[in-house]
Amino acid sequence: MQFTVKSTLTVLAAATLLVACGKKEEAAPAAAPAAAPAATAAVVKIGHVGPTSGAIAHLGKDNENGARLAIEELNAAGVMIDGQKVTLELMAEDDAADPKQGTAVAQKLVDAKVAGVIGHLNSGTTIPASKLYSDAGIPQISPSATNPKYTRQGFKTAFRLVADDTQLGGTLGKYAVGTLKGKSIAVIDDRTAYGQGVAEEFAKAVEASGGKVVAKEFTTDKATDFNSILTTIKGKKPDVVFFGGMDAVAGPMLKQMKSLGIKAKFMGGDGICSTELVKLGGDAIADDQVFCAEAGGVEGEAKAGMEEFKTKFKAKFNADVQVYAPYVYDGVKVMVAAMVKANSSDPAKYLPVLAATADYQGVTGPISFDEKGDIKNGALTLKTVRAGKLETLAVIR
Ligand code: ABU
Repeated sequence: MQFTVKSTLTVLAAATLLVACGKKEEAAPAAAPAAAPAATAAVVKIGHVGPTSGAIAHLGKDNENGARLAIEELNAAGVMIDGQKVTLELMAEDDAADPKQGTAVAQKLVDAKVAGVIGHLNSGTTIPASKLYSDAGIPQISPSATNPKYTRQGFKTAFRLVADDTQLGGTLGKYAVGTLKGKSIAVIDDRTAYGQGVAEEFAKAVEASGGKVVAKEFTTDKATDFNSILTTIKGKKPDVVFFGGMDAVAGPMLKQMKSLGIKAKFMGGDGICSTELVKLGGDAIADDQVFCAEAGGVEGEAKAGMEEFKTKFKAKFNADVQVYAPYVYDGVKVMVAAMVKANSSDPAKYLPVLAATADYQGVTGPISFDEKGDIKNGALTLKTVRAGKLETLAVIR
């Protein structure tokens, strides 16, 4: 068992007290000895990291709220580990989608001796941070990082709750040619670990399916002006434009495509498959023009659990789910379930139990991990925008 014990002390005079979160309270002059603790509460710290500042702060906040909801529910229900009631405490950190800030906050969580980490959101932050968590033996579950490398570094601490870019780009590439009947296809990426990776997988699948990649352009995850690359692309007359990147860039890109008179279908991965994209693109998005895939999905009876989650989320945060909040929520819950089953929040003890998770039913569907830490039997949910709303077309495995 590994708890941090937070004691409520009855004291005659204040004494130096180190609390579970690592904050140091002011020392007062020594006085009479403290009485015995009146009550104790074991605290288990869980880290969450996402970009809660910057262009995709809406996604980072969405994720953090997923963690808050899970922790609040677990604490309300009461979590017992090794016969003792524990209080879960969220340490929420902002990595601003920046790899350097990502490793800085990862080190902060390691130093704070969190029992586990849910995050990070971006592949570009998740991958470098994963080395720090691995070195410290701290389990990490990413709810959204899709670059395959994350779980292919041989780290036993790295887990992922979504399908990876090979599946995502591969499926979308086949769909562009086979279903959308795209013959000439333009590909743009934002040069991030995610954007570049998913675009490469998409392009491979297009060629393998008999389509032709007529243009390959790139931008950055901070760019706002795409006129130059879009003008080049317009000259190639593509049927489909694929963008490997996030919604914050895709929205303005769609607006500039409309201004330039480019009527091609627009595709992207999970990074653009958000509620926010529809707002950012506004009336530049025609019905059945934008196609994207969430890197997970539920079918049949399991859909009820997801709908219930979305209702609870909306009631609590007065916001619709963007993309990944349900995966974060499941990440917290599956991690805590492993602690309960292992009877310990000591990472060394519950890590093998987490890895062996076999029967966990989350709101995102059944969760178990393969030998690399990837979700087994990962799904994709293909979506399009109709009448200003994301609509599900199919769940693909
Ligand atoms: N999967 C898209 C967003 C997160 C990432 O992989 O960078």
